[in-house]
Amino acid sequence: MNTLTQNDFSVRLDGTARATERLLDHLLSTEPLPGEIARPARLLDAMRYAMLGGGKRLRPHLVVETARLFGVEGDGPLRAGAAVECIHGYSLVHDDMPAMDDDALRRGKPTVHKAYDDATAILAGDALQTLAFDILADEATHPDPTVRIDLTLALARASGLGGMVGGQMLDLEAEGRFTAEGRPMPGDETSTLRLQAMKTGAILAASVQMGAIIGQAGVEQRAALARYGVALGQAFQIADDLLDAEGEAATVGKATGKDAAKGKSTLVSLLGADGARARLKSLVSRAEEEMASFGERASVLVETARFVAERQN
Ligand code: GRG
Repeated sequence: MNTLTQNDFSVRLDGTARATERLLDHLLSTEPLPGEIARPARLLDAMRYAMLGGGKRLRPHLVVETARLFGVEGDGPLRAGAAVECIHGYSLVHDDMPAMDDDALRRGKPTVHKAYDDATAILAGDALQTLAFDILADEATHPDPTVRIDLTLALARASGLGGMVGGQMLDLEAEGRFTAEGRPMPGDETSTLRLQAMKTGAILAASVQMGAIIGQAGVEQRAALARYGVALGQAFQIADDLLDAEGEAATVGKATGKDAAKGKSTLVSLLGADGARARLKSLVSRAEEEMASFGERASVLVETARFVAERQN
């Protein structure tokens, strides 16, 4: 039984969002760290523009709430969550650029390359990526170096060649495949799910995994959380695809209708909107089932799966 109210959930999500904002503000301050020479003002400014004042902070929330499941709270999980958020932020900055998705709007404001310039946006994304691993390597994140290595490996594997960046490559390759009649070339469900698991699912699943690493979860607990993370990632993507197909740019905070225009294969194009909604519902149920063995303690993670499915931006 999930006794958590919507309001309890919002308080938890907002609390982590605020704490993440404060931490990122501190990590992106003008003062160079030991080993750094200087922090160029324009680059720092662009990184702050990309990272502060927006975003649901869903990935830090997943790290924090998963660690909390094992009784671990405080700076460690928050720092690990901020590291994931830096990878997420960098991916959005690069994805919005003309060579990729070519977007002018993100979180309701001009994208980084529009507010600055292309070169600054590339460098801001690069420096956010290295900052993520700087945060994880720092002993303020966890006193045990083995835990820090495990966190680093989890995030590196999820974000690089075989994860998010690899998924972006597959996505670019799949773009613009139309039939002779001008209809989008139908992709198959297996390859679409794999692409999406890499491009967006991997970082969400890694956020859960990182919380489990910090919480020193047992083997079976980790396996259940991994399955929860996969279901959550798929649900997130279907909700995103439905928003792209049916949402208004003003509400979503970015351009919509792009998948259909580019002929992208999504669960919405493959199953239709109603089919995609049915799949979304069953993924939320699966995520809930995976959390059953944790009992009431997992009510925030259960509610998170519902939130992901119902979100409007
Ligand atoms: C360019 C290396 C590189 C990778 C890009 C993740 C990704 C791969 C691109 C992001 C583009 C995009 C809009 C994907 C759809 C899913 C997604 C990540 C949406 C934004 O995530 P939210 O909803 O955003 O968590 P907020 O703004 O709340 O942080």
